[in-house]
Amino acid sequence: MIAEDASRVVESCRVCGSRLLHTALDLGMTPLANAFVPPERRHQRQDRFPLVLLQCEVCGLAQLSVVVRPEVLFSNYHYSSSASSPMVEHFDELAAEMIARFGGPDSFIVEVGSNDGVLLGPLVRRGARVLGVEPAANLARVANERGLETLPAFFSSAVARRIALEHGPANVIVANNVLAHIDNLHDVASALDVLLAPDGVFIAEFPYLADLVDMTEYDTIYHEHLSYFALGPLTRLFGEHGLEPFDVQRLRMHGGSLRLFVGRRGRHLVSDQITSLQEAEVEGGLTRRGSLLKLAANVARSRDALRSMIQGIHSDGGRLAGYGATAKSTTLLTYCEIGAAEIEFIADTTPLKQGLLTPGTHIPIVPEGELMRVRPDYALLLAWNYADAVLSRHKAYLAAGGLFIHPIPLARIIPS
Ligand code: DWN
Ligand code: ZN
Repeated sequence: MIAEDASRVVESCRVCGSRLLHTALDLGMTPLANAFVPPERRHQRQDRFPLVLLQCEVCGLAQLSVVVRPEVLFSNYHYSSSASSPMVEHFDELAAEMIARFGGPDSFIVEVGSNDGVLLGPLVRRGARVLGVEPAANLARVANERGLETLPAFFSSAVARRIALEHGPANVIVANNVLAHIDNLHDVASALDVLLAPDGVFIAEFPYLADLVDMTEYDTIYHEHLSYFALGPLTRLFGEHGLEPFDVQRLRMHGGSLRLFVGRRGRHLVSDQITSLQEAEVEGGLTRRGSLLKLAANVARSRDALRSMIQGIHSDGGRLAGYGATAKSTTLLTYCEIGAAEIEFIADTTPLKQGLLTPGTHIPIVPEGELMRVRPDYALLLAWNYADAVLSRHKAYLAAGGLFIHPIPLARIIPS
């Protein structure tokens, strides 16, 4: 049972302070994405919160209508980055790029939201001095046990001041899939100003709003993600703290992300990638009122297509399981009203999640070997952002006639 004061209603935009926030998409009352349920607690009422996407009419930031307290969301966290092999590869490549571009001898790198040390490890192997900052005590413990120094704390300007005092300025601060989780973005920007060396660099990776809209990735909307970023609002945020984005990369990770490079104003040559992305956002109207109306219409179509495909499977006597007990699957299953009556189990590689039930829908989560042992006719690919890796991992299931359903943007059978 979660305390009454577990959430607050958003009254103003967290970047520009405007109160002109209009509703872009309402996904209904939804459980917390990673609030997996032990079977013995299946009959307890599970808290749900409004899952409503707003857009600021002034700066264009897309943001949720409520903020669930971070202590409720992250203090004991089931998401361990190393449970997904594509993430391990992804962060090893990032470590190599960081060292090559910014990591001189004895460079000091701070990672915000360092999870189980999935990036800290490769950085240390390449000679960097590192410090992780991770609020989930269970994950910080794993990293420290691996010899990767990690502060069990939420990153803030106060923590930044303490790190600067104890370790000196940071050459690089990196935050992967973290910025969207933080309510007080201005305090983060102040923390960067406190901790970064004069020519230091902040590197942030986060899902990109343009990809979410273009591919109807509505399931990536859940209470951990308070903001849904475009370059425009972030440029405005950093600008108020003497910082500026100077380079950006578009990544396929998590259905489409940006990797943004930010430094003190004037300290780094601003790349053409920044100017062309800013122009594309203005021309595309991504941060203008009405830009998300298309998303709302497409989400309803996506749900109808998935529900009718599942009804067809059941009316033909087919068996259906799920693959990947992802955070985003909580949004998708809840919004599409797909539960244990439709899906027998969900196979997943995360030991922390196996044996638990999915939030709200109470579908049992089992080790991924069950997919081949039970061999359902179909598996709903809830970790669709790893489709290539999953299909290559499960060739035996496919060879035995199994098929995956890719739910986004419109349900389709893969391999086709
Ligand atoms: O922002 C966040 C993203 C980066 O990660 C966090 N707030 C929460 C989390 O979201 P997610 O759970 O949707 O993340 P992933 O990385 O899309 O999915 C991870 C899940 O998929 C894990 O439970 C492991 C599972 N998985 C699997 O079972 N087999 C993953 C792979 C690659 C696999 O082969
Ligand atoms: Zn705003």
